[in-house]
Amino acid sequence: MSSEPRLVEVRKNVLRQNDVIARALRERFREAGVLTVSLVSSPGAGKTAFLEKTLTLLHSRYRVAALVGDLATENDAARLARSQAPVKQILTGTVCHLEAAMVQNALEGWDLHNLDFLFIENVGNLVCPSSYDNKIRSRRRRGI
Ligand SMILES: Nc1nc2c(ncn2[C@@H]2O[C@H](COP(=O)(O)OP(=O)(O)OP(=O)(O)O)[C@@H](O)[C@H]2O)c(=O)[nH]1
Ligand SMILES: [Mg+2]
Repeated sequence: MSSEPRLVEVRKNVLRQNDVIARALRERFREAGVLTVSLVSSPGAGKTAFLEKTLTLLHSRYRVAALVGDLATENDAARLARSQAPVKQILTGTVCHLEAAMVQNALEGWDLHNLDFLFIENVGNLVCPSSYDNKIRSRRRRGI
């Protein structure tokens, strides 16, 4: 047996399951023809304010919906719901970013074929979300 130290890449393995779910999500979005937009920024940058306005403007012409992540409160969902668009809050508990499985669970009961646009507001944080692939089509292709 070799006495050489072995490097175990833990982070890669942990994220692999996230990537599998994220890929499946992306395929669902593509198949349903729903354009999905992910909002990532520092806390308090104005994601919810921007999204409330956007949903309100789009709601009369397009089928729009939103998921919004927060550690503990449903305040953002309540603000976004004023637009009359369907909105679900994702409570992440101690996790400071959205993971693909959270998005997948939140979409249960929603028929994506009934949507034109799905907006996903990530937890206010510029560090963690960049490591987690939610496989949002528009973010990569359109540089949002
Ligand atoms: N002056 C000004 N204030 C803004 C603007 N956008 C947001 N705000 C204010 O900034 C504060 C934070 O805005 P939010 O929309 O809650 O920011 P957020 O990025 O969703 O915050 P988190 O979800 O906590 O990360 C609120 O008091 C908003 O009213 C803007 O364009 N101009
Ligand atoms: Mg917000």
